[in-house]
Amino acid sequence: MLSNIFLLKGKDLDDMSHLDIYSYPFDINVKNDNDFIRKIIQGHEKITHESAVSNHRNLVRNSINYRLDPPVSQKVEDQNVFTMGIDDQMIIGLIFEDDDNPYDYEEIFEDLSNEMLNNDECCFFEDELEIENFLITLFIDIRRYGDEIIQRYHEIAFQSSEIFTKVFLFGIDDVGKTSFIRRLKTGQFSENFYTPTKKFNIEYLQEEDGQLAIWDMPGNLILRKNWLYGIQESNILIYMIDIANQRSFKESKEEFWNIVNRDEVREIPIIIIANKVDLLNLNHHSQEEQLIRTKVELMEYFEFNNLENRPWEFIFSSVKTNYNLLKIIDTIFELIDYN
Ligand SMILES: Nc1nc2c(ncn2[C@@H]2O[C@H](COP(=O)(O)OP(=O)(O)OP(=O)(O)O)[C@@H](O)[C@H]2O)c(=O)[nH]1
Ligand SMILES: [Mg+2]
Repeated sequence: MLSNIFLLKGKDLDDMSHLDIYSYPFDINVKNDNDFIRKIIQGHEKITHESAVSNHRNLVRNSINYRLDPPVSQKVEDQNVFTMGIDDQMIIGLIFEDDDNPYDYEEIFEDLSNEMLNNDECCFFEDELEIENFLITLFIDIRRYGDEIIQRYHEIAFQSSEIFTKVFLFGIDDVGKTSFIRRLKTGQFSENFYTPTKKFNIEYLQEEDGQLAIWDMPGNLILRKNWLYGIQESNILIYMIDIANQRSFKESKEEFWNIVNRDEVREIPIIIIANKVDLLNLNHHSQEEQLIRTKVELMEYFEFNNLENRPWEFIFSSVKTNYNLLKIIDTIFELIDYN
């Protein structure tokens, strides 16, 4: 599995004092002694030189923005690194887990980089945000390829299971998305669990009706733009709201409609989960009626009835008390079948 991506940039890559270093999701420069990075550059240059990779250099320069060398594989301080030179002034690197074969990823690494770098809109690499976005996008796409294609090859050989369903789980921060996945996966729940999702998690769940790949997205305001990177080809969307936090409803409603109205996800089924029902302090005797009333209020406020051309469901849940969690799983399979 791809664990990290980085970009090294400098007029002279050997001049460490003028090197810009970007990485995602982990900082590869943590040791601050630059040793690891120096070894990557030296290893890269040595292998590139030995294998005379530069036969790609006869590409006509004017027709493209960036010239990419074929990636080379190296072990640096026990790390499984795959690096590709760009224009002699940059190196993009992938770090894989030990037992991955980087050459499984060669084609996708080259193709995606080429696609992203050599189009009219790309890229000057002057602006930090632009570079970070580039790395995040490339990371997500390659990781996804690894998760969905390469790993699946091995699994499918043994399981002959059907293709899994991609579930895109989103919603603003703190509504309980990661807690939900954690509960399904491990059975655990902790009220003190407060680890806002920074990047995104993909968890696989084997259910009776099939396998789910659940993409748990970060709700943090700044990271919400990443939703668009992960949403393609989802089979179903799950939007989670925190019903105990009414102050967030306005924001939550806006974010919901921003995504749901997009072309990429037109007609894709949706489940709306109104989570944290345990915090409503429902009166024991009239629970049902109170929930019905709350549902009507939420439907009106969020205007869910305006959803068109797609199957959708609204479900109350409590990750804390396990309320309706299995119903959510069943509904996923019902809605995709219906589609
Ligand atoms: N009372 C109650 N608390 C819940 C429930 N589900 C989640 N929580 C709590 O809500 C908080 C946020 O949960 P997370 O799962 O991290 O929320 P998230 O949506 O993944 O947040 P981001 O990753 O920032 O988008 C945690 O303290 C959870 O314990 C629930 O059903 N009831
Ligand atoms: Mg989370």
